[in-house]
Amino acid sequence: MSLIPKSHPRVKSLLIREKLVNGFDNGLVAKEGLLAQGRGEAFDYLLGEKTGKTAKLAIRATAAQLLLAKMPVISINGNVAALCPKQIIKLSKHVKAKLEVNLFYANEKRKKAIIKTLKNNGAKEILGTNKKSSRRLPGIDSARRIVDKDGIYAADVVVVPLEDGDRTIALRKAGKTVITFDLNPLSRTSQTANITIVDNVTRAIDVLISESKKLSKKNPKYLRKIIDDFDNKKNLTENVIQIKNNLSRRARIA
Ligand code: PTJ
Repeated sequence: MSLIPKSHPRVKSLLIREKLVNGFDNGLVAKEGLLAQGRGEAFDYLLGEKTGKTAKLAIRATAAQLLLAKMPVISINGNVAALCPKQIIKLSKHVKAKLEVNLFYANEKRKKAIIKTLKNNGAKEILGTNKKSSRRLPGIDSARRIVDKDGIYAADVVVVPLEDGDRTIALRKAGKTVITFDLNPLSRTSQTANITIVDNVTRAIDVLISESKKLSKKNPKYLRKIIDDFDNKKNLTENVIQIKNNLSRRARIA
């Protein structure tokens, strides 16, 4: 039972935090994942804890990109498995993307717990588990370099939510289109990805699912135009301006 009072003004953010802490207690989340959550919460607070205009633009471009992809793959880490397993699987079904577990802090026990959670939430095939089909992605020192030959290694579009910078750079160098969810618009991942959704993954994922449903009826030319019209650098700059404006507003109130 949750100890968070329903009337608390920040009940939604506290419930997200609770999901992650439960994920840690259940062996899905790395200790470092709790720190990542803390960093994310700080940015979420500064962004107003809602899906803004810029996030909506990035979500629309993401939906178009996933629907146009030949072989999209969604990379799953401990935090994502704890925060939104059902939605990630729902998204993968809508856009016909494969799922691959890929951890920064490699740990077989944690990987097994993540796979179990994904299966319990309806996932059929999960890549990243078979050593025989693993390949090395050049340019990465962390465990993230080990990818599946039928998954991230071969993908044209890779979704990497809550990611570290090195792999995003390596994936771009390998010629892949990279999409991320990252509340920090200044992170290396945010700055390097082709499309950065600066929003809490737990909120943005639902918007992405419904946008993917809507856009699945459109033709490839229409989808291509959405991608071509999207400017990630401009979007990120607007996110930073939004944070600056929120800070000035709050400073005036204080
Ligand atoms: O499970 P593992 O071993 O693969 O490890 C996963 C973590 C998240 C620990 C690992 O990838 C990591 O250390 O990531 P970083 O470098 O801390 O980056 C995570 C980024 O995600 C930061 O920029 C955070 O601001 C951001 N973030 C945290 N929580 C959320 C988020 N972005 C969107 N939604 C969130 N809920």
